Amino acid sequence: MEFVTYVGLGSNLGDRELNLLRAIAEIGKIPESRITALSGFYDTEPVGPVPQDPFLNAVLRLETGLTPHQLLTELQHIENTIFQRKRTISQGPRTIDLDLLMYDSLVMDSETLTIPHPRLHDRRFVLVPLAEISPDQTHPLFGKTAAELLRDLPPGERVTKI
Ligand code: PH2
Ligand code: MG
Ligand code: MG
Repeated sequence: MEFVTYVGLGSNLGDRELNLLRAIAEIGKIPESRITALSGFYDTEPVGPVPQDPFLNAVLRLETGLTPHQLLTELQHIENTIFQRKRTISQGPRTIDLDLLMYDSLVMDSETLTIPHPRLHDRRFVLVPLAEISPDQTHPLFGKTAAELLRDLPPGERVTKI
Protein backbone atom coordinates (compact mmCIF):
# COMPACT_ATOMS: atom_id res chain seq x y z
CA MET A 1 0.00 0.00 0.00
CA GLU A 2 2.74 2.38 -0.94
CA PHE A 3 0.79 5.00 -2.91
CA VAL A 4 -1.37 7.73 -1.39
CA THR A 5 -4.43 8.50 -3.49
CA TYR A 6 -7.58 10.61 -3.09
CA VAL A 7 -11.04 9.70 -4.33
CA GLY A 8 -13.91 12.19 -4.72
CA LEU A 9 -17.45 10.92 -4.13
CA GLY A 10 -20.63 12.60 -5.34
CA SER A 11 -24.35 11.75 -5.46
CA ASN A 12 -27.48 13.73 -6.37
CA LEU A 13 -29.97 11.02 -7.22
CA GLY A 14 -31.90 8.78 -4.81
CA ASP A 15 -30.82 8.53 -1.16
CA ARG A 16 -27.59 10.52 -1.44
CA GLU A 17 -26.28 9.70 2.03
CA LEU A 18 -26.96 5.99 1.67
CA ASN A 19 -25.28 6.04 -1.76
CA LEU A 20 -22.09 7.58 -0.33
CA LEU A 21 -22.07 5.13 2.59
CA ARG A 22 -22.50 2.16 0.26
CA ALA A 23 -19.77 3.40 -2.05
CA ILE A 24 -17.38 3.85 0.89
CA ALA A 25 -18.12 0.28 2.02
CA GLU A 26 -17.38 -0.98 -1.50
CA ILE A 27 -14.16 1.07 -1.78
CA GLY A 28 -13.13 -0.52 1.51
CA LYS A 29 -13.16 -3.92 -0.25
CA ILE A 30 -10.77 -2.92 -3.06
CA PRO A 31 -7.78 -5.29 -2.98
CA GLU A 32 -4.35 -4.12 -1.80
CA SER A 33 -5.93 -0.90 -0.54
CA ARG A 34 -6.93 0.75 2.70
CA ILE A 35 -9.03 3.85 3.49
CA THR A 36 -6.92 6.01 5.82
CA ALA A 37 -9.07 9.17 6.02
CA LEU A 38 -12.66 10.17 5.26
CA SER A 39 -14.08 13.71 5.13
CA GLY A 40 -17.47 14.77 6.36
CA PHE A 41 -20.40 14.86 3.95
CA TYR A 42 -21.12 18.19 2.24
CA ASP A 43 -24.36 19.40 0.68
CA THR A 44 -23.19 21.31 -2.41
CA GLU A 45 -24.72 23.51 -5.07
CA PRO A 46 -24.49 21.85 -8.52
CA VAL A 47 -21.62 23.15 -10.65
CA GLY A 48 -21.50 23.09 -14.44
CA PRO A 49 -23.77 23.45 -17.44
CA VAL A 50 -26.52 21.04 -16.36
CA PRO A 51 -29.27 22.41 -14.03
CA GLN A 52 -29.78 19.67 -11.44
CA ASP A 53 -30.39 18.93 -7.76
CA PRO A 54 -27.72 19.63 -5.12
CA PHE A 55 -25.05 17.00 -4.57
CA LEU A 56 -23.73 15.31 -1.48
CA ASN A 57 -19.91 15.25 -1.80
CA ALA A 58 -17.05 13.75 0.20
CA VAL A 59 -13.38 12.87 -0.29
CA LEU A 60 -11.43 9.92 1.06
CA ARG A 61 -7.77 9.01 1.17
CA LEU A 62 -6.98 5.53 -0.10
CA GLU A 63 -3.54 4.03 0.28
CA THR A 64 -3.03 1.38 -2.38
CA GLY A 65 -0.63 -0.94 -4.12
CA LEU A 66 -2.71 -0.85 -7.31
CA THR A 67 -1.68 1.10 -10.41
CA PRO A 68 -3.78 4.13 -11.44
CA HIS A 69 -5.54 2.13 -14.16
CA GLN A 70 -6.21 -0.81 -11.86
CA LEU A 71 -7.70 1.58 -9.32
CA LEU A 72 -9.79 3.31 -11.99
CA THR A 73 -11.14 -0.09 -13.09
CA GLU A 74 -12.14 -0.87 -9.49
CA LEU A 75 -13.92 2.50 -9.11
CA GLN A 76 -15.75 2.09 -12.42
CA HIS A 77 -16.79 -1.40 -11.41
CA ILE A 78 -18.46 0.06 -8.31
CA GLU A 79 -20.16 2.81 -10.38
CA ASN A 80 -21.36 0.50 -13.12
CA THR A 81 -21.99 -2.86 -11.46
CA ILE A 82 -22.93 -2.08 -7.86
CA PHE A 83 -24.86 1.11 -8.67
CA GLN A 84 -25.81 0.21 -12.26
CA ARG A 85 -25.05 3.76 -13.26
CA LYS A 86 -26.10 4.58 -16.79
CA ARG A 87 -24.08 7.13 -18.69
CA THR A 88 -26.82 9.35 -20.11
CA ILE A 89 -26.28 13.09 -19.74
CA SER A 90 -22.62 14.12 -19.44
CA GLN A 91 -22.10 15.84 -16.06
CA GLY A 92 -25.77 15.17 -15.29
CA PRO A 93 -27.53 13.64 -12.25
CA ARG A 94 -26.08 10.42 -10.88
CA THR A 95 -26.54 7.98 -7.99
CA ILE A 96 -22.78 7.82 -7.55
CA ASP A 97 -19.72 9.42 -9.10
CA LEU A 98 -16.27 8.24 -8.04
CA ASP A 99 -13.37 10.34 -9.31
CA LEU A 100 -9.70 9.53 -8.88
CA LEU A 101 -8.45 12.98 -7.85
CA MET A 102 -4.76 12.42 -7.13
CA TYR A 103 -2.35 9.51 -7.16
CA ASP A 104 0.73 10.30 -5.11
CA SER A 105 2.70 13.01 -6.94
CA LEU A 106 1.92 11.44 -10.31
CA VAL A 107 1.06 13.61 -13.32
CA MET A 108 -0.40 11.69 -16.25
CA ASP A 109 -2.71 12.23 -19.20
CA SER A 110 -3.85 9.10 -21.03
CA GLU A 111 -6.88 8.31 -23.19
CA THR A 112 -8.90 7.16 -20.18
CA LEU A 113 -7.35 8.88 -17.20
CA THR A 114 -6.04 12.35 -16.33
CA ILE A 115 -4.25 12.77 -12.98
CA PRO A 116 -4.56 15.03 -11.08
CA HIS A 117 -8.25 15.40 -11.93
CA PRO A 118 -8.33 18.35 -14.37
CA ARG A 119 -10.92 20.38 -12.42
CA LEU A 120 -9.87 19.50 -8.89
CA HIS A 121 -8.14 22.84 -8.21
CA ASP A 122 -11.15 25.03 -9.00
CA ARG A 123 -13.96 23.00 -7.46
CA ARG A 124 -14.94 24.08 -4.00
CA PHE A 125 -16.97 20.87 -3.50
CA VAL A 126 -13.69 18.91 -3.86
CA LEU A 127 -11.23 21.28 -2.15
CA VAL A 128 -13.28 21.80 1.02
CA PRO A 129 -13.44 18.06 1.91
CA LEU A 130 -9.86 17.50 0.65
CA ALA A 131 -8.51 20.34 2.80
CA GLU A 132 -10.50 18.97 5.75
CA ILE A 133 -8.64 15.62 5.71
CA SER A 134 -5.28 16.61 4.15
CA PRO A 135 -4.70 20.40 4.21
CA ASP A 136 -0.95 19.95 3.55
CA GLN A 137 -1.32 17.65 0.54
CA THR A 138 0.39 19.39 -2.39
CA HIS A 139 -1.03 19.50 -5.89
CA PRO A 140 1.76 18.13 -8.12
CA LEU A 141 1.11 20.61 -10.97
CA PHE A 142 0.52 23.83 -9.05
CA GLY A 143 2.83 23.13 -6.11
CA LYS A 144 0.20 24.47 -3.71
CA THR A 145 -1.36 22.64 -0.79
CA ALA A 146 -5.08 21.84 -0.66
CA ALA A 147 -5.48 24.56 1.98
CA GLU A 148 -3.72 27.11 -0.25
CA LEU A 149 -5.77 26.18 -3.32
CA LEU A 150 -8.94 26.63 -1.28
CA ARG A 151 -7.76 29.93 0.21
CA ASP A 152 -6.96 31.29 -3.28
CA LEU A 153 -10.31 30.24 -4.79
CA PRO A 154 -12.70 33.13 -5.52
CA PRO A 155 -16.01 32.96 -3.64
CA GLY A 156 -18.22 30.44 -5.38
CA GLU A 157 -20.88 27.81 -5.04
CA ARG A 158 -22.29 26.87 -1.65
CA VAL A 159 -20.68 23.97 0.23
CA THR A 160 -22.29 23.12 3.60
CA LYS A 161 -21.23 20.34 5.95
CA ILE A 162 -24.21 18.22 6.98
N1 PH2 B 1 -20.31 16.69 -10.33
C1 PH2 B 1 -20.49 16.97 -11.60
C2 PH2 B 1 -21.11 18.20 -12.05
N2 PH2 B 1 -21.42 19.12 -11.01
N3 PH2 B 1 -21.57 19.72 -8.76
C3 PH2 B 1 -21.36 19.41 -7.47
N4 PH2 B 1 -21.70 20.30 -6.54
N5 PH2 B 1 -20.81 18.22 -7.07
C4 PH2 B 1 -20.46 17.27 -7.98
O1 PH2 B 1 -19.94 16.18 -7.61
C5 PH2 B 1 -20.65 17.57 -9.36
C6 PH2 B 1 -21.20 18.81 -9.72
C7 PH2 B 1 -20.09 16.01 -12.63
O2 PH2 B 1 -19.17 15.09 -12.23
MG1 MG C 1 -17.16 14.07 -11.18
MG1 MG D 1 -16.67 10.88 -12.70
